[in-house]
Amino acid sequence: MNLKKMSTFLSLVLRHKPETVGLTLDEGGWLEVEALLTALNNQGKPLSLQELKRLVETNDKKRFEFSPDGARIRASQGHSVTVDLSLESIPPPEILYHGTVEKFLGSILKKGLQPRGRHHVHLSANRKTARSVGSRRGDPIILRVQAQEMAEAGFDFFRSVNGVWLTEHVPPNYLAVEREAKKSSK
Ligand code: HQG
Repeated sequence: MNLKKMSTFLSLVLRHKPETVGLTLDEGGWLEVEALLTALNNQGKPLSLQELKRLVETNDKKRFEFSPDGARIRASQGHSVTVDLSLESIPPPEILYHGTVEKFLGSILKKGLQPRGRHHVHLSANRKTARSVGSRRGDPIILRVQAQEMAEAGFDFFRSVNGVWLTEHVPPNYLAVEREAKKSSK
């Protein structure tokens, strides 16, 4: 059982296409653990409860969470299917960061940051995370978001349990390209 591959597959099931294993998420994005394990087994991707627990615990970005009683599981963020994670709007730090690439920059500076396929725009509290998110697509460009100013203007901010900052849209006037010193790591 390759936990990395299984994590990618679980992201697909728990964020985007639960129908891949013949299941649907409830409105909070949860699946019964037992139903998930049975479905995975039926798909020729057997996974034990113990392996699932290990996957959730060791996942590099803590992408998944169990319900307090351990009976259900969901992705903590990143969905494209409609779910209500019941996150409470909280005050963000003064600045948040977003990592992207050059080819999207013109459109972003014109239209702002849009959620694209996901529910929310994903932001981080530090440049390092933004840089690694941007690096998934090429040479990263880091954008600074005037989050506190946005919140003061009435925009809601949320933080997923795995620490990703979420908001629905960042208009261009709250964005600036971060000119960072080479090799800065914070
Ligand atoms: C871009 C990973 C053109 C945006 C990461 C991004 C993250 C625009 C892409 C999480 C745009 C959307 C999310 C506009 C935004 N015009 N392009 N107006 N507005 N974009 O993957 O933030 O491994 O949906 O810059 O670590 O890259 O999946 O979002 O490049 O936390 O757990 O449109 O995914 O986590 O791409 O990444 P994504 P993202 P996981």
